[in-house]
Amino acid sequence: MVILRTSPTSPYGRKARIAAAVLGLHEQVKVDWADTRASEGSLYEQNPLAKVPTLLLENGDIVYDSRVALELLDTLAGGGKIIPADDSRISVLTKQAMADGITDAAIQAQIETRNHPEEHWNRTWIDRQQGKVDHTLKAFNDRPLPTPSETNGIPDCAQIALACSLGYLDLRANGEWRQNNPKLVRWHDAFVAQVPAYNETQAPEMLERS
Ligand SMILES: N[C@@H](CCC(=O)N[C@@H](CS)C(=O)NCC(=O)O)C(=O)O
Repeated sequence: MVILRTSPTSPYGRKARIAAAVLGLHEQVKVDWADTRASEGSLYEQNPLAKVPTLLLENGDIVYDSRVALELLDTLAGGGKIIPADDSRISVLTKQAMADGITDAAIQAQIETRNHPEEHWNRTWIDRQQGKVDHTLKAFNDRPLPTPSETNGIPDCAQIALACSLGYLDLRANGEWRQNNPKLVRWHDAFVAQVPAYNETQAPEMLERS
């Protein structure tokens, strides 16, 4: 049994939860919620960075971050399922990094606005981070990823990461990404319809809104 330490709202943890589901690893992966705001406790002992997702393996090994977690889960499921083993591997991993980068930049902007009163916001920093989000969304809108049904039927790690990034923007940035990215909206709709684990891993706040 793998213990997946995550939080209900973490977009990175959600990647691992969706990956476990689409790989059919329900019996082998158990979610254990972690408090990422605590300044001490078990998560610190398990991962010096105290970040989620953190995976505790049966043999005592501990694995992070989300990209390594997806690699591990793919291996547990036999390999080559959500991370291609063929020539497309590096390209798909790069797209995963791009998609994660949307979340990374959005979180940086969020931290600035959450931690300071508006008159002290560093607007240059916020604009820089928002620019990264907007450019990367445009890149995915201009050249949409295939949907899971157009590839091997289950989502690959890039598709999972992009869906989780868009879910994070819906949760924390009022879904504003939808305004200028109609092809990405269609891609997201298709992903949601094709991957039940997406709705099954919605943050509680999103469920309350719907
Ligand atoms: N690059 C990491 C990012 C993980 C991450 O930043 N997780 C956040 C939750 S969304 C976290 O644990 N934050 C707590 C902290 O930074 O103290 C990954 O892909 O797993």
